[in-house]
Formats: sequence, structure tokens, C-alpha cells
Amino acid sequence: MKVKILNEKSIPDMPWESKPAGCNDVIWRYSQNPVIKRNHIPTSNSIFNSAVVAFEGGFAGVFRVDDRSRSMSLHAGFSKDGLHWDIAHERIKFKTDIPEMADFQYGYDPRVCFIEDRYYVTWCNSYKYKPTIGIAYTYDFKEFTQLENAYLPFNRNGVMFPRKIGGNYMMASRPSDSGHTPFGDIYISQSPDMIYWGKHRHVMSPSASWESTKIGAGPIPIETDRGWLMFYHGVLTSCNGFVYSFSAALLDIDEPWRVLKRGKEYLLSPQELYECAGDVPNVTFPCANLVDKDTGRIAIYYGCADTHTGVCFTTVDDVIDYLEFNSQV
Ligand code: BMA
Repeated sequence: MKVKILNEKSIPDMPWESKPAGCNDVIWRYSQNPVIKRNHIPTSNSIFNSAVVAFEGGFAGVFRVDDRSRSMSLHAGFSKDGLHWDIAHERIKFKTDIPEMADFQYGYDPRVCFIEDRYYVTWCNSYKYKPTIGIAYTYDFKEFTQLENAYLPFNRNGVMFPRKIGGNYMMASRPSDSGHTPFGDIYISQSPDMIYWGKHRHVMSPSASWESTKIGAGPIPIETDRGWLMFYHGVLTSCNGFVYSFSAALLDIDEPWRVLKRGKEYLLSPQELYECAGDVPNVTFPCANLVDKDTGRIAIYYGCADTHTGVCFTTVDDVIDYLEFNSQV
């Protein structure tokens, strides 16, 4: 490996498939996609933009499940191999001593980030039916304690960094509106205590055609000796509506709002049938990555057409090599 990965675990048994012969892409799909199909549990209409982590010798996750009344909520799940999942039929009921936070309407698009001694969940949480970023923590994926929302509405795609930087927790987010927002930049906000978030810094605006409408952080950024490697989604508005693809950026280690490299092109876009057809066509939406510190292998979990969950693969070296020669900045 050319690039050194910092602060990640060894996950020798994480999902992996080698790049298919003749494939020139930086990211390639798992041959058995989608790994979680829409009706995986009896109550689900769809299971898609979801977050998984290595946990106790296996894997655990928080899944976006839209049920058959089309209510959106988060469910916990466990897996031995990261591919076959046992997902709770009931939604997560967050414990909280903040009455305003207990008023559940909907929740979606979770991310899970291990920081210090526990797993933090961030997600798009409704507050009086308006989306903003909720925060909770868990030690065991059975009991979840909810904290204050990070921001005022409207906000989406809250993605934490896995350690304090310059004395503060850091979270990327994308301020938005109440609907299918036609704009969106990535910002980073800072907090000394996971409650008060401020010192907001602008990171990136939409730029290239594939991401010209809006962009949002995807999985938890990966710390390397070249900077934070962060996958992010970008949206193009076509005659037929939004198209969600994703690429990668490299951010400064100490001031992650400084963009060092940024992909010129998408690295994965909706092209397979399960990404192009579903409840919302033409969506590939990454929410998690597993990274093996020893080999640099990455498995990305992504929502497919707001319907199923897929997995795709790359390596830290492959992505950073790509960015080296194909950067917008
Ligand atoms: C975004 C979010 C995502 C969804 C995407 C495409 O605004 O709602 O959950 O995957 O739109 O529909």
C-alpha cells in the first residue's frame, strides 16, 4: 500500500470481491447486488440508504426502512459477514430525557461513526415535521440514547468525523429546504460537546456537471496520511429528474474544510437496473464504508433507487491515485 491509513481497524473478514477482469473503473459493484432487497423484512416497502460498521467480530448497522404505510424510520441490524443481515422488524425507539426529541415523526439516511468509546448515529430527523440532523449514541445497537438535534431545520446528510480535530468534534452537513431541495453545498460544523454546534465552515459547492445541482457527504471520512478521504454524492438535474452519483474528495487533516483534491467525474453512477428502476429511479446514495487498515480495501454500502441496498468495492490507493490525476482543484 502506498497510502498509510490512520486510526482504522483491521477487518480481515469484511466483504470483498476482486476487481473483475477487464474492468477499468475505480469502484466496482458486488456481483450479488443488491445485498438487502426491498422486502427483506415483512413490514418493509424498501431498505436503502443505510450505515454499517465492524462490531464485535462481525458487523452491525442502522438501516433506513420505509414501511408499507410509507413511514420512514431507522432499524438496527446485525450480520456475521456484512452481507447477510438480520434486521429488526421494529424501528429503533430512541431513549431520551429531552421531551422535544421524543416526538417521533420520521427519520432517514443514517450514518454511524465510532468515536472514542461508542457509536454515534446521525440522521435526518424530523423536528415538527421539518428535517434536521438528529444525534444519538449506542454501545450495543440495542439501546440508543438521543441527544439534542445538531442544527435548526432545514438540514440533511449529517456525517461525523471519527475523532476530535483541533479540540472539537466535526460534522459535515448540507443545509437544505423543506422539499426536494434544488441546491446544496457541504459545510463542516464544530462542537466541543456534541450539543452546541458552530464555527461553520464552507467546504464545497456543486461544480462539475454530474454534481451540478447539489452535493452531500456520504460515508464517514477515512483518515490517511494524505488527508481525509471522503466519498460524497452529487446530483444532476436531467429532463427526467434528479440523478444521484458519487465520487470522492481529499480534505486537509487539520482543517477539513480545505479541499485538497476533488474528483472530476463520478466514480459510480446509476447504471445497473436495480439502481435505475425502483421507487426513485437513478439513485446511488452511499452512507457507509468499511475499511481494512492492513490492505486498504474499502466496501461501500449504498442505497439503490431508494429501494434496495448495494455494496461496491475499491481501495484507498485506487481512489487516491485517481484523485491525484483527475482532480477539479
Ligand atoms: C434525498 C433523500 C434521500 C434520497 C434521495 C433520492 O433528498 O431523501 O433519502 O435517497 O433524495 O430520492
